[in-house]
Amino acid sequence: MWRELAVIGREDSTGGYRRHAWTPADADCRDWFRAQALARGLDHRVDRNGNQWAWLGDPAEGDAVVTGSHLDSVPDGGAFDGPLGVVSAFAALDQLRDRQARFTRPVGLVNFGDEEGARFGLACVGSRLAAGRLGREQAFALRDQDGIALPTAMERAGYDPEAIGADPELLGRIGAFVELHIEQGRALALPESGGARVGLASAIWPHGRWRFDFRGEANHAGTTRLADRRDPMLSYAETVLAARREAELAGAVATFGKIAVEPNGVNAIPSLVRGWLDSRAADQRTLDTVVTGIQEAAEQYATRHGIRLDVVRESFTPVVEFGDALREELARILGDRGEPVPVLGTGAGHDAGILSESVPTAMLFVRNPTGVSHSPAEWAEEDDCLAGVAALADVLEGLACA
Ligand code: HGY
Ligand code: MN
Ligand code: MN
Ligand code: MN
Repeated sequence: MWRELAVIGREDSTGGYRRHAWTPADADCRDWFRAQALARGLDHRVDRNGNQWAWLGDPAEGDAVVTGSHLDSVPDGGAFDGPLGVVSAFAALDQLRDRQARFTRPVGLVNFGDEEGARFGLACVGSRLAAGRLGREQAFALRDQDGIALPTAMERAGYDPEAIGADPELLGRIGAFVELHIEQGRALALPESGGARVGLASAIWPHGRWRFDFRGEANHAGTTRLADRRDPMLSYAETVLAARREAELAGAVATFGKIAVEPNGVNAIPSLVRGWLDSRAADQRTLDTVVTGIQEAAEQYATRHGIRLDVVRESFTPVVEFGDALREELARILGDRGEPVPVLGTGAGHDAGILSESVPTAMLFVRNPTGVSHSPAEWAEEDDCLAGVAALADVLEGLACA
């Protein structure tokens, strides 16, 4: 099963994945999901927001147990972030069927669209729309870097953008959502985790994305005296260093991972440098302190170089505390297997974090030996992946079977 998926949208040059929302690679991933569902006799449906569902039983009965994740990737992403949760969902269902499990609740497998936000800049678009946490107007305003609007991209991919919107009826049918995901970090790989191959999520850090626009004055790189320059690249560079400093001071994280320069010529002093900040911290107050500190530093640098600075908060996800009840039920189910099941927080955002406001939600993490993610080097040992599938099968059996 894994092999066909593993080749979709992979960049031969780097081995990384480029599966951006509503692109041909995304369509191929969706075809793969549909084929897997139909091959198992599951009822394949696409909801109004383009999320894919594979149902065993009739969701209209309600109280369904759902598992899954996403298949899209960041630019040059790894093979496991997202796909591991979707593949494990199908594999866990296969195991339950091999065990002749008797299902007493509908079971759904899901592929949430556009979790990474790599193309339109907002993470978890499919789950946000379904949960009513992204309005139509805001969604229709999303543009990719070629200026293509989200609805246009959806239309070109054969989906009706007019249908998008909150889907309370669908989410109301879900009694529990469990997302399995490769750990993006190495807490499970550390000795203090006692060799655990699977962990449970306690919380997702609050995190957001801010766009810093540094506007200066385009000019000739060769003839403009240094004293006469209003070079936004300097303010940007100093702000990147300030971001690292503020994050270190606060025990948080801050990353300027994306930049756009105009006119972007080797021999032209830029007129505009646009940098995107991703910052996350264990609590809201710390995150606010870090971002305020970065912004204040940026304003100082901009003033010093005669640069105009505009900062826009493009997206934000408050802290997600996964409810104790479902997590404790999963811990009980998994506890019977005689392996430690650590509970850990994460700085990575997930669809589970979005859904947790509307549906009892839990996350299973699979050990990542290096902790590396959002990179072609992302890796999980096969034994650990199989342990994840076995854990997910046990959880699904404990929740949905007699
Ligand atoms: O950015 C994140 O944490 C997630 O992978 N979208
Ligand atoms: Mn990711
Ligand atoms: Mn992910
Ligand atoms: Mn994620």
